[in-house]
Amino acid sequence: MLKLVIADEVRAAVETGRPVVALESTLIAHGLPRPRNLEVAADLETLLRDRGVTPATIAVIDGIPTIGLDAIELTRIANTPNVAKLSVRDLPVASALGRTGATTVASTSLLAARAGISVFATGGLGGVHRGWADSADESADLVTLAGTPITVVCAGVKSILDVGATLERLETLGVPLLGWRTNTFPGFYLSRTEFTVDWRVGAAADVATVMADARALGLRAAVVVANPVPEADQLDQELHDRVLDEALTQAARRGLRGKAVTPFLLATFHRETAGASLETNIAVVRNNVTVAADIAVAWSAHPTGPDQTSPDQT
Ligand code: PSU
Ligand code: MN
Repeated sequence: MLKLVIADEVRAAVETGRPVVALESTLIAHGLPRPRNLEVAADLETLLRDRGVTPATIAVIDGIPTIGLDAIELTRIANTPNVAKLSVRDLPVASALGRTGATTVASTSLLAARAGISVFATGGLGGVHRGWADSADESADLVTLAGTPITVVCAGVKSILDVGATLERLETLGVPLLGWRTNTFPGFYLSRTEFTVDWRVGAAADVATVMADARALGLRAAVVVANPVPEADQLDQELHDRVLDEALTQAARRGLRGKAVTPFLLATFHRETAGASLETNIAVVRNNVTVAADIAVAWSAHPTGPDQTSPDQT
């Protein structure tokens, strides 16, 4: 029977209500180039540990959904060329066939929630792609977040997407959206978009209370915390717009579809900006991890915070 493997330190932290933050592995395997990807993966874990938070990087290793990769597993995910990108629908297939792969926002959220983890940090959510009327390309991140109780800290949705359409979908799907110290929805590589968010929060304790109240109300959806990259780290807007046009044209010319689209667009960005977008992407993720750490600590201290029950499975 399928088992999740939860690292001992993650299990101990979950069982005693201590702060844990989940991290995804598609960002490592498909969003960032080697060898920086492994350095970043290790650095994110250190950022969490320095704040007293247990990191839980998630992937599927030889068919086993693993919550809290060890150094060897992390290296394998970061360094294996063409390692699979596993969304939610791929999880049972990868497990049945004994495959190894990186998990997306969708599949990481699902596995983290199953393991009793309440906070997750990523870069930017997937969403509705530009040209969706023709391609019907919408990330499984959105529907999964609609039914998965976890708090996701992100810099909004990737700016390669149709941001307005994605925000409409999040509203339809009933996913609470909080601006972290902002009323403006952030744009991943850019600190701002033209869109606003209805709710602004300024304190981790307030996010923890939203989480507790969502649970008390019986809501199953995730809570999305949108955290802008600092302006000093954002990509130049003109460079961004120019490279985005070029990347979208190239993707269309190649006829890319399905899960290949997002990694291609990100890789094209990193190449065409001569690495500037890579530095911004790393700043985005680091910034999200630090906010997620604060929220996990606040959740842990909240009077109606973590259920101190056993995680789902061994
Ligand atoms: N954030 C990043 N880089 C990434 C991703 C997020 O900074 O590579 C990944 C996440 O795993 C997200 C995925 O779930 O991109 C979206 O892919 P798709 O559009 O195929 O659903
Ligand atoms: Mn897609």
